[in-house]
Amino acid sequence: MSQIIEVKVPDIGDYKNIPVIEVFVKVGDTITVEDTLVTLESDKATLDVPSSHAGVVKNIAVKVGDKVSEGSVVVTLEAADASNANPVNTTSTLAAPQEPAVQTTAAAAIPIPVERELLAIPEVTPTATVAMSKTAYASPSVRQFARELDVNLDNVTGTGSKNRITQDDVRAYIKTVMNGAAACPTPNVTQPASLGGGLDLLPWPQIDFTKFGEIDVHPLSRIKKISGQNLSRNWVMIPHVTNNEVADITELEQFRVTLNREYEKQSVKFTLLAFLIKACVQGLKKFPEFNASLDGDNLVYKKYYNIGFAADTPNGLVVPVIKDADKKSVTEIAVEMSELAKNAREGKLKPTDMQGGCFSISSLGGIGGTTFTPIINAPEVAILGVSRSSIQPVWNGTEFVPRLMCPLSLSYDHRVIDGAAAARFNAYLANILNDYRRVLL
Ligand code: CAO
Repeated sequence: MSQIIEVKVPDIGDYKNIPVIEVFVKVGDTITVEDTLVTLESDKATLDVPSSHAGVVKNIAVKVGDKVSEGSVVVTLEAADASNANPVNTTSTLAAPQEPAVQTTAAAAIPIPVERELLAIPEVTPTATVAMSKTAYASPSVRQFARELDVNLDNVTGTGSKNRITQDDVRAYIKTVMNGAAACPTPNVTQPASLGGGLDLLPWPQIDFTKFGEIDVHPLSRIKKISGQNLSRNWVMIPHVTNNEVADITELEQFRVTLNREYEKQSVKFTLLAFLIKACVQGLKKFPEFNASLDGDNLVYKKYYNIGFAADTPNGLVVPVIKDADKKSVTEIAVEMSELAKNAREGKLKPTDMQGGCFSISSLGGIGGTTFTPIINAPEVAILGVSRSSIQPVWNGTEFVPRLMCPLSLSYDHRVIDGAAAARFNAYLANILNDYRRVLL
C-alpha cells in the first residue's frame, strides 16, 4: 500500500525563518533516503535538508526565497511501500484504508551545518577543465566546496553514510594529490612519492611551543579560515608576478583635499582609493585581458567593470565589490565605498556584496609600507596593491623637485598577462593618476 508522507524541516537548533536558497527536486522525481531536498542559508551557514524517506515527489511545499523553520513541510512523497521506504526516523502513520496513508515526519537528521563561503571569495562556476560530477553522492555545499578547489568529485571516495562525500573526504583527496600521489585510475598502480607532478610538500611542522615559553591558543576566525583557504589556493595555483610602479599624485592629492573641504557638510569623504577605482576601470577598458578570467583553455572577457577592494576588519580580510564602477562617478564610488567598508567592519556585508568582482585593489596606503605582493583574487587575473605615498625628490629635467609619489604594485597571472602588458597597464594607471583629467579620455 502506498503512503503519502510529509517531509518536514527537522530540529535545526536556534535557526528560524531561514530562506530556502535551492530546491533540488521536482514533482515526479523518484528520490532515495538522504537525497537533498532543499538548501537553507542562514547568515552563518548553509544547511541541506535531506529526505527521511524514499519515494516519488508528489508536491513541493516550498520555493526559493520562502522562509522555513523547524516543522515546515518541505515536500510530500508517495512512498511505494512503507516497509521498504526505509525511513531514517520512525514515526507513527495515520492509516487511511482506501486512500494513501499520510505520514508526517521530520526530514532526516540534518548533517552538521556546513559553513559555505560568505566572504572574500568570488562565486565559482564549474569550468571546462574540471568536469563536475553529477552522479557523485554529495551535498550541494560539498559540491560547491569541491568546485572552489577544482576537485572532480568522481575521483573522491565518500566515507559518509551510504558513501556520501564529505568536506573531509575532499580535503583528504587534496592532501593525497598535494603529496604527489595524484589520483591514479588504476588502483593497483601507485606513483612514486616525487614525480614532480604534485607539490611534494613536507608535512606542517608539529611543535610543542610550550617547551620554549608560555603561549596562548585562539581559534582562527571564520573569515580567516575561509580567506586562508582561498589565498593558499590562489598563491599555489596562479603564477604570480608583481610589477612595481610609482605614480606622481601631487596634484591629485591637492584636488582630493580641496574636494574633501568642499564636501565636508555633505559627509562625503574622497579617498585616494575612490580615484584609483575609476582609474583602474579606464585601465581595464584599455587592456581587456586584465578584465578577464581563465576558463580552461578559454579566456572569458567581461564587459562589465566590478572592482573589489580589500577591507581590513576586526575579524580579518574581506573584499567588497563596487559593481558597475564604469557607470559611477568618483563621488558615487566614494560614498558606496565608505558604506561597504563600514558594513565590512561591522560584519554586515551580504554575500552578494562580495561577488562578481573583475579586478581588485588592496590599499595599505593609509597604514604604511613601500611595496608588497598582493595575491590575486581568483578567478580574477590581476590585483593592484597600493602602498603609502611619500614626498620624493623627482628630477624635472633641470632640478630635483619634491613630489608626492604613490607606489603601485600590480600582481598579474602570467598565464594570461605578459610582463610587457603589465608594465604598460601600470604605467597607464600612473599616467592617469599623474594627471587625472586623462580619466575622461
Ligand atoms: N598614501 C598615503 N596616505 C594614504 C594612502 C596612500 N596611498 N591611502 C590612504 N591614505 C591616507 C588617507 O589619506 C587617510 O588620511 P586622511 O584621513 O588624512 O585623509 C588615511 O590614510 C586613511 O585612509 P582611509 O582608511 O580612510 O581610506 P582608504 O581609502 O585608504 O582605505 C579601506 C579604505 C577600506 C581600504 C581601509 O580602511 C582598509 O581596510 N585598508 C586595509 C586593506 C588591506 O588590509 N589590504 C591588505 C590585503 S592583503 O592582506
